[in-house]
Amino acid sequence: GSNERTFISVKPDGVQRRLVGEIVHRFERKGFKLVGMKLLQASAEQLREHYRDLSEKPFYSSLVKYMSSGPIVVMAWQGHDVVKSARKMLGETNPADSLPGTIRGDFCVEVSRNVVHGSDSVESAQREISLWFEHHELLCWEECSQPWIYA
Ligand code: YYY
Ligand code: MG
Repeated sequence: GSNERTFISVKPDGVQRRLVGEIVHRFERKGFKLVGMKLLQASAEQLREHYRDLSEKPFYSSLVKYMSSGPIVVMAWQGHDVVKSARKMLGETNPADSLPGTIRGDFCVEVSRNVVHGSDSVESAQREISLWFEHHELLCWEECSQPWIYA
C-alpha cells in the first residue's frame, strides 16, 4: 500500500562527498514522502545490529568500521511499493553492476564505498526504522501533492 515505509541512509562517504541533497532530491522528485530524517554518528554496536544478517561475511568488520567512520544521514521514506522502488533507485550492491541513472551507478565505484543504504524487504525496513528512530521522530503528515501523485 501507499503507507509502506523504507529505511534509507546516506553512508559516511556520501555525507563527506556532499551527496545528501542529491539523494534526498531523488526521493522527493520521485514522489515519496519523507517521514523521518537525522544526521548522526552511529556506534559500532548499532551498526553490528543493523548488519547482523551479514555477521558471518568476511567484510563485516570493515563494513562496521567504515559505517562508523563519520556522520551518516538516516531517513524513513513512505509511499507505494517504496521498498522495491528505492532499491531500484539505489542500483545494485556493487556500483560496477549499477546502471547509470541509479544512485550507485552515478556516484560511486567500489562496493565498500557505495554511498547509500536501502532496506531489502518490508520486514527489514520495519526492523531498521525501529532500530534508528524513536517513535516520536516519525511524522505522519498530509502532503499537499498527494492527489497529484496518487489517483
Ligand atoms: O543491501 P546492499 O547494501 O545492497 O548489500 P548487502 O549485501 O546487504 O551488503 C551490505 C553492504 O556491505 C553493502 O552495501 C556494501 C558492503 N559489502 C562489501 O563491502 N563487500 C561485499 N562483497 C558486499 C557488501
Ligand atoms: Mg542489504
